[in-house]
Amino acid sequence: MLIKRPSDIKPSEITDESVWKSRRDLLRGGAAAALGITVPSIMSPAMAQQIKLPPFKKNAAMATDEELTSRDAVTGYNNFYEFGLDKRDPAKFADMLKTRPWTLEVTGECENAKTWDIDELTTAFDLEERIYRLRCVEAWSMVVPWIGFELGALIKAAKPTSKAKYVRMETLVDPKMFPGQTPSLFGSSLNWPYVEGLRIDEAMNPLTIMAVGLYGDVIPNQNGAPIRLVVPWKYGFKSIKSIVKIEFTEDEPRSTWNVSAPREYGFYANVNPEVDHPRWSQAKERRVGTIGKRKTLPFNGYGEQVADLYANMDLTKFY
Ligand SMILES: Nc1nc2c(c(=O)[nH]1)N[C@H]1C(S)=C(S)[C@@H](COP(=O)(O)O)O[C@H]1N2
Ligand SMILES: [Mo]
Repeated sequence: MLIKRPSDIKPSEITDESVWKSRRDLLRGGAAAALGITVPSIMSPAMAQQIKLPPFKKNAAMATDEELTSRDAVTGYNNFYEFGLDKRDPAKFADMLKTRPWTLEVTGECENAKTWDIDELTTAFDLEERIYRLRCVEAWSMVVPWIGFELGALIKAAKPTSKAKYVRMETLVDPKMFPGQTPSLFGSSLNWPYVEGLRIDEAMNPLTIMAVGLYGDVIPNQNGAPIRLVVPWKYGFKSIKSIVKIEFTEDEPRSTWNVSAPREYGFYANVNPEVDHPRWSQAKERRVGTIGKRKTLPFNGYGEQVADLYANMDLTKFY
């Protein structure tokens, strides 16, 4: 069983799993009722957060023979400004985020608007492991084994209307769980909620997934639990974490980084070695955990699957 055990439980509070399970079963079995005791739950809030990942298949076609980035690097070095600006902050403060209960609202220009419970959602669609390259706009990259389902499947279930041209997504706002959302602590970093968006055909592309797992296990909080987007041909900032809302819109949504620095971060954000960031080159990248630099590939190496989406567009203008 996969148990999430946040580090804020004191060792003395951790009861051996078999012991608390049998105690729980005994209580549920009616012993408590017979004694006239009301026992809502003997589990502590932390234990109540135990989360299991439903079964998943490995998708061999959606893999790479490149060496995986270590789990420690994937979970210990990344961007999640809700936890702070340093790349070590997400791992440091991740336990503050509680991922149950959690709902994802699907709304806007669609026939089947619905607020999904996270555990209903992960069992409603086929989960797969896919190994994707991740290219951050800051010119580092990783190779990550995600577990998730195709965003296209969720979109089909929502039945978008003919007006739905884009999907807009939002991260949770809750400064109690996200210390980086408290302006006094970190200065004004970004506008909350973190917002991202895709054109609907990009969202429907089979490469685009909603990830709920990582490295064979439930997705760690610092990587965007309980559910985040992964769009492997775009810079990492498009892959919004800890999503609570998906909205179908007629107009192109303004995304957080685009609002904060429009000249530096466009709506499309396709990985492109030929379009430099105004302050640095995008021609090469540093693969985390390896020495030296490697060439960045157009569309992060996924051109065969996605270049057609941009056939008649000037990608220096639509960066
Ligand atoms: N809500 C939210 N999502 C976010 C970010 C963030 O700060 N907040 N950072 C983005 C950036 S810049 C990157 S590179 C990836 C990094 O996280 P990962 O390694 O878990 O993919 O998350 C993206 N998603
Ligand atoms: Mo990034």
